[in-house]
Amino acid sequence: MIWNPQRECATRKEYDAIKLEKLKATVHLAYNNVPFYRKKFNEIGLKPEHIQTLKDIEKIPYTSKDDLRENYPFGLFATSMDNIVRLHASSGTTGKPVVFGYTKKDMETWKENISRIACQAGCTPTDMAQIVFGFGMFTGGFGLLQGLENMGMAVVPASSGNSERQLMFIQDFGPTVIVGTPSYVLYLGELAREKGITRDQHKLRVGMFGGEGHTAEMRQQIERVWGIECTENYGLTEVQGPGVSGECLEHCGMHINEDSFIYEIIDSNTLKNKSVEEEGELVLTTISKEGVPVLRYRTKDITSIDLSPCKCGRTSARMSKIKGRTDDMLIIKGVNVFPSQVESLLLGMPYIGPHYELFVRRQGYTDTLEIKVELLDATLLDSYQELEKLTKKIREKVKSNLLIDAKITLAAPKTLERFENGKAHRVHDLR
Ligand code: DLL
Repeated sequence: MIWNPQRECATRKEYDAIKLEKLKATVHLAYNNVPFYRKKFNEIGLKPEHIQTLKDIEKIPYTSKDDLRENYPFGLFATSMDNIVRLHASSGTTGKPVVFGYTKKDMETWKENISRIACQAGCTPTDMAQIVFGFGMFTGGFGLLQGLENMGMAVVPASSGNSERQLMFIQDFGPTVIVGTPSYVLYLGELAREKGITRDQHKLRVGMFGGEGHTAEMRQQIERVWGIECTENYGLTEVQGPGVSGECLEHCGMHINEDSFIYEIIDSNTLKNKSVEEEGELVLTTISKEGVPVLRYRTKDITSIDLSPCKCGRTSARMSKIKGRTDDMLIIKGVNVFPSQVESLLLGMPYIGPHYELFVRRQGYTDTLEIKVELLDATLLDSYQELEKLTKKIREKVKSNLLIDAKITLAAPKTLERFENGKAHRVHDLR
């Protein structure tokens, strides 16, 4: 089922026309109502009238997370609080968060965008979804809730944590869709297995995952423990929350809601635009938002765009899986490593589970990487020889693939941290 065929199956020409018209309106809105943007434009002599083609977007200065923070709490609002019906904030771990406001129309757009991604994931109005994202200032819980309801689904807003209760709802209410971070859904799956919950005791058939990435290997593990088809979706608080893009059942990238977001790919070092098909940092401009329009936001997420029509019938551009964040990339002894690369290597190996942590330290002038990984099975702990063999195997695999000689520490089953209340934090850069 395609939620909005007119918008999701448009021709490139139609997309470009919609995008240009909405971009011009957004630039006027931002310039006329947000002093931050007016100042930035004036500094370089740019006027809203100078934006006449889609390519002209490149004339607009970038917006960074720091720009947003400096305008805490409401400095970027383009409308008075009277028109705002909802506030959300980004999950900053340090300092002040970034606050976003939504008008009634923004809420309608958000619902529409979520309805589209739910249909992309194969959901229908007869499905019931258990949402295990946190509800609160985080956009995940409420963002998905309102869109799935809009689509006609029954929603169980279970929120995150309280895992035993989650499993009770899954067995007793019979949700067919589970919506949350992949790490938490995997954790719930392990718990279900431990409690002896079998495939015939639940009705889950689809997973809609987002808020963090997951590798193909992790996807296989989730599919194995739950017996469901996994899909993923992408979004960020700064431009709306979830609903920027979502994967369809062809599993070949996440369809972008092109009538709400203009995407660009840039080189994070030179800050120059690249062809969108090339891998680089994703830059997003909102073109539907009234409350807090955001121009050329540097997401720090690394991806590339596929413009070819999809077998599912949609023509909207697709973003590839996020490879990592530019600020996630670890440089260890000069080698660039994304945590997702380590995850891919580990999760494909026997005897080890889906839980790992990375510790990067500096000893003298040298960087070191320790990979702590959890054993699936405690029986291995009885054999020093087996443990040695496994450690050596992991170390060699990491060395040959990533060119880093890492220290491997095997941890007993269920000793590494689980992330019941949000996104997984597996990297500890202690330098
Ligand atoms: O995580 C919004 C969201 C909620 C999206 C639920 C999807 C589902 P923030 O907390 O602002 O918002 O975090 C945004 O999370 O810049 C990415 O780095 C990361 N992220 C989100 N979805 C994915 C994904 C929400 N599918 C930041 N793959 C983004 C990889 C993702 N990373």
